[in-house]
Formats: sequence, C-alpha cells, structure tokens
Amino acid sequence: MTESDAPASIETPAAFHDHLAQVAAETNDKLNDLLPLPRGKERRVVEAMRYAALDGGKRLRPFLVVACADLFGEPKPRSIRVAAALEMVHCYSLIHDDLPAMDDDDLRRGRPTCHKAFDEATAILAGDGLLTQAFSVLGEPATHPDANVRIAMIAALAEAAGAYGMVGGQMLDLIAESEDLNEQEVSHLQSLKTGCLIAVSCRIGGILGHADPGICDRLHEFGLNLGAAFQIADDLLDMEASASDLGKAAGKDAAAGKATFISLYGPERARERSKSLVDQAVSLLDGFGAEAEPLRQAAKFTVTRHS
Ligand code: GRG
Repeated sequence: MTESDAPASIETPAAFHDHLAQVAAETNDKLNDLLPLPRGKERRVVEAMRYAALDGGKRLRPFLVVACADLFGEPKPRSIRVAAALEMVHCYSLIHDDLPAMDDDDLRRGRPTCHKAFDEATAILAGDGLLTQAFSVLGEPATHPDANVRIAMIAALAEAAGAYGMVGGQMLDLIAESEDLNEQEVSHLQSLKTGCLIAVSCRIGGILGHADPGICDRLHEFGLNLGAAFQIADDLLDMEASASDLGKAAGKDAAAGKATFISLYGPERARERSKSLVDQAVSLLDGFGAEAEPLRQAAKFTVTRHS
C-alpha cells in the first residue's frame, strides 16, 4: 500500500509531523502552567527554568509518553502532565550538559545556553529545579488518581535519570574524552546517556495506562532501540549538519576525539545500523495495530530528521 492510499486512521509522515507539533504545543502550554513564577527575588531561578524548558526542542520524549499512553486510551490531561515532567528532566540534562565543566556549549535550541543567558550558578540551580519539579508533578494526584501508578512512574523515572541511567551515561561520556572505547562500551554509554530517558518515556506511558508489566517492558525495549538509532542519527548530524540547522554547535564529537559508531565504523555502516535499530524497534510493536502507527512513525523520524 502506498502512503497516498493508506486509510485515514493510519498515520502518514505528514500526519506524524502535525501530531508531533500538536503534542509539542500542548507540552509547552503545560510547562507554562507547571512552572509559575514566584513573586519574590527567587523568581530568577524559575525564569532560568522557563528559559530552558519553554519554546524549543523537538519534544520527542513528550510525544512518546503521549503516544504510548494513547495505546491504552489514557486521557490526554493526564498524559500531557507526565509528558511535561519528562521534558523537564530532559531540559535539566541539557542545561547541565552545556555547562563549562561538561560540554561547555554556548548555543542550545538556536539561542544562548542557560548559563550564558543567566550565569553558571543560576543554570546549575535551574537544572536542579527542573529535575525536582518533574518528580513533584508526577507525585500530584492530578497526574493520576491511583497512588500506585504515581509511585511506579516516580520509581521508573528515578532509575532512568539517575546514576544507573542517564547520570551514569554522562559520567562515561566524560571518561570517553580521555579513554578509547570499544563498540560494546560505546553502545553501553549511549544506552545509558540517551536510551534510558527515551525508553522510560515509553514505559511510563504504559504504566500510566495500567498496561501489563510485560507490555511495559516491550515499550521500554522499543524505546531503547529507538534511542540507540536516535543517538547514531545525532552523531551523523553532528558530522554533517551546520550549527544553524542544529541550533547547537556542530562537529564537537570529532573535535573532542570521542568514540561514536561513526568514528569506529564510518558513516555508511553507522547509517545502516541506525536503520536496522529502527526496524527492530518497529518489530517490537507487532502486537499492536493501527493505534501504534504514531510510534512506528516516531521510530522512522529519529533517523530522517534534520535537527
Ligand atoms: C548532565 C545528567 C546530565 C546528562 C546529560 C542529554 C545529555 C545527558 C546530554 C546532552 C548532549 C547529548 C548530545 C546527548 C545525547 C542525547 C541527545 C541527542 C540529546 C538531545 O536531545 P534532542 O535532540 O534535543 O531530543 P531537543 O532540543 O530536540 O529536545
């Protein structure tokens, strides 16, 4: 079947982009609500949080939360709160990653990084504030009336974001600046640094929808494959795209001598690998029907995107 004669219920690439834009706009509105400015002078840290979290980014992690929750008919007002919480954690990681002590970047999402727009100490606090606000949102009854669901989401996100997930991946990334890594080590680093947060976005959508643990594991595995493909695509863009396309510095990995699948095997094999990871991700959705089409399209988008 070609895209043009696909039934309306099956998401096409164009429909996917509209859907992504819609979730991005709803996530932005929710972040705006969930990050109110205090009256006192402490408002500066919330201004920095809002600067880093509002109005930018592809909002892939929020999209995955909503698309996975949609599989189980979970109401949008709940899934969009969880989506905003995931985006807060992602934005915290970007703020801290850009700091002089880490990647030392001046540009993010097409504008000055948080520490450039404010100052280093405020940027550290803004990251801390976003991370903790995410857990506060997940713990609120408005996010889900069932306390067991809230606790399960909090536990899953804490594991994925912490030292046994993304923070551990960032530690490996810093070590990789001074040590050569083999393929297995690169794969482990990327799975922790990038894969864990993407995978838990999918798992949490299942938890929110009271999905069976086996289904939540399958969604998690889908996210890990998608995350691995996403990271290779990111490395290819780092090599091939311009800073103005990316909205952040380009060519940094090669300049830092960091091991990636491209430095290990070259761009062609890296591209093939990313496509086969997308195929693996999509095959994990075989038990679902048309309702999983947004997720299939999201997997394809990870390797066709230009930023
Ligand atoms: C500092 C704890 C800590 C973690 C940092 C996310 C991260 C770990 C570092 C950011 C640098 C980087 C290139 C990470 C790989 C994951 C990745 C590609 C992040 C950028 O995600 P996108 O492309 O960004 O989804 P947008 O701006 O679209 O949200």
